[in-house]
Amino acid sequence: MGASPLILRGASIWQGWLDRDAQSMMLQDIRDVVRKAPLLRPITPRGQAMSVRMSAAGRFGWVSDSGGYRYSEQHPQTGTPWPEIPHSVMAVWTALSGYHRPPECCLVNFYDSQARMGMHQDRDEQDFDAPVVSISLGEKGLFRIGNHTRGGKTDSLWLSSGDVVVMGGDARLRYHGIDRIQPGSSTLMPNGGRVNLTLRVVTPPA
Ligand code: MD3
Ligand code: FE
Repeated sequence: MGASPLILRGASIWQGWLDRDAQSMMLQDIRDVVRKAPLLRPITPRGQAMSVRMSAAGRFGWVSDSGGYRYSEQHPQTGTPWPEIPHSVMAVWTALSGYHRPPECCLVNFYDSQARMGMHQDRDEQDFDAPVVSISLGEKGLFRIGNHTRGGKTDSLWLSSGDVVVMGGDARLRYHGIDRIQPGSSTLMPNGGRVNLTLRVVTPPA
């Protein structure tokens, strides 16, 4: 258990929160999720396939197509509800979120060595008092965090397997992204790549 987090622009970064065994067990749980809800490459409203492949667990998944971005209760290809959020993942929310509502979405992002995620805000949710909790597994990803509007100075940090980031308060609506993956930087996944899980509350407070 890390004693205290690194703070970067209001984001709390718990380096090495999950040990190797916990990472392996969580990865197995995520394999079960993506077997039921296959990873896909969302198409942006501008018609471009994203380089990150995505799936989800929980009541909602985040989907994107020519009609726009939204949360959906069904997988866009299978048409079935998303799998439950694994207990191993829920335990991280309980330990670190500091929030009274449970997450309603666990977005699963898979990065191959070429994938990246451009700078964006997460604002499709309806309870911005709830933090977003992010769990990194596998190869390192270069995380960049900026401001509440596009542009300006940014800070960067490599996220490693087992790191957990809590984006709450001032950090919740900051622009952020993943610039690149460091191939070969982890042995967790035999074929390489990076998995990022983000836990989100989607619906408005009661
Ligand atoms: C900062 N994912 O799924 S996780 C995303 O590593 C996303 O896959 C990245 O951005 C990834 O939307 C970054 C860290 C993170 C997650 C949510 C945030 C940073 C955040 C929400 C608000 C501000
Ligand atoms: Fe994001």
